[in-house]
Amino acid sequence: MFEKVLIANRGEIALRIHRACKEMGIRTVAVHSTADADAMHARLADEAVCIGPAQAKDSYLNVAAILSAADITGADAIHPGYGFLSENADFASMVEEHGFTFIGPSPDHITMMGDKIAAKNAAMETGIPVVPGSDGAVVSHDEALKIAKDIGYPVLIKASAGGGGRGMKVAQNEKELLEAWQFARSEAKAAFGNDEVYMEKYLQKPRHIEIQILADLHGNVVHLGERDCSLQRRHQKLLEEAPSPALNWSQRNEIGEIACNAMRKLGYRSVGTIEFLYENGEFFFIEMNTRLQVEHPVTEMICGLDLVREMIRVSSGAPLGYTQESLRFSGHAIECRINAEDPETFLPSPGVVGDYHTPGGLGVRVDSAIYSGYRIPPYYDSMVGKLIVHGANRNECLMRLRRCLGEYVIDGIRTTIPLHQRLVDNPEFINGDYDIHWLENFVGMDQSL
Ligand code: MV4
Repeated sequence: MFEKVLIANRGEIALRIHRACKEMGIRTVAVHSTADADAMHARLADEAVCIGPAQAKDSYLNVAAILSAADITGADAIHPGYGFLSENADFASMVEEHGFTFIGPSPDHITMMGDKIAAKNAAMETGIPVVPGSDGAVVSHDEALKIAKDIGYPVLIKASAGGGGRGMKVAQNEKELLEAWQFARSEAKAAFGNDEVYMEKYLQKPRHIEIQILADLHGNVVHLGERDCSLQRRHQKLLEEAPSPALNWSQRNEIGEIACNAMRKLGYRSVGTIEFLYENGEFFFIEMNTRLQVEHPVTEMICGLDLVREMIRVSSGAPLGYTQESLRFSGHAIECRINAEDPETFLPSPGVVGDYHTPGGLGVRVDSAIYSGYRIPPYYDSMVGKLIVHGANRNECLMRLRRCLGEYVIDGIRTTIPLHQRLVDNPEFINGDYDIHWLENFVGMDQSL
């Protein structure tokens, strides 16, 4: 097992990784920007190294500085968290070339899944159901017309280097197709420096359901059930839950087994999330994330596993030590992402945290790195915490969640807590009756896709 792990991240996830390490008897090294000298992750770690100025590109994305920090502190391994360098295959390679363990998947798998066309091909070849569409890139308007005629309108043009909804455009008919194809290509070129696009049948009212998998270096793979992440605004998730209110046990077991078999065939290691759109009882693969995700706690709460601990264990070569059959899912969990934003306009609201009280009690977890007196810097993501609540069933979970949101005090800044309070009282949400477009309508803001 590792003796010292460098945590190449900040905020709640850096703290989350630190906590897992301490419980495993592993010493931790925090890295931080000059803006984060007072951040909780830097304070709690056994050692802290300043790696550069506030701007992420100069610090949390500064590969040379991070590798130097690992070198001078004598770390054995580097955990990238989510965001920043977590899905950067070159970073993962360089970490390994310098003799450290990258706590995550192989660089080749990161590369494969970062290329959405390659990811979809791999999914298809390993038996995962995918959205009907083009076989690879769509390189001409003529080709686009032909494929769209085959699969039927509406169609969606997507960027192969895509993510976060950029480089995507719907075409409702032949007339709209040329413009959609050109738009997606030019947006993809501008956003990712790569204008390769592909085409899919546009699913109009799907849910977004993702399967968590965990794999060791010895070919053992388990799935940890699904998360329903349909409640998003502008491709930012607001609330996630496990299990999905839309699935039954036979559907869950079936898609979970398909996911595990596929990952075994690919020789995948570490944690990963296979994203699906789910409509009319059918699953359609869209992408795979090769990192720990923000919403991993809802999975932890229903399966009783520490995913970060498991991720570290398998990276050190330890076998999973349990089978799919031995895993038990219990109850229901919901996570609310709390952002330092105006709950109506969503404008960022950085500043100094005043009075601060977090909810507690049975089945309640708050993952956050803020504290009373902490100045939230304006340079990074606006998420200031996650409230994760577990209950024996969805109703108990919702009752507990309402109680917790009512207790939560974060003074001095505006937060999205009031929005969550409105959401958990909404009859459609209470019934679990929502799709990927439902939240946009609920928050009363329009978005083209
Ligand atoms: C889709 C889709 C409908 N049909 N693909 C958006 C981001 C990217 N990761 C995949 N996305 C979508 N792909 C087909 N064939 C609708 C979306 C989509 C979406 C997906 C998940 C969660 C929220 C969403 C919001 C708008 C569009």
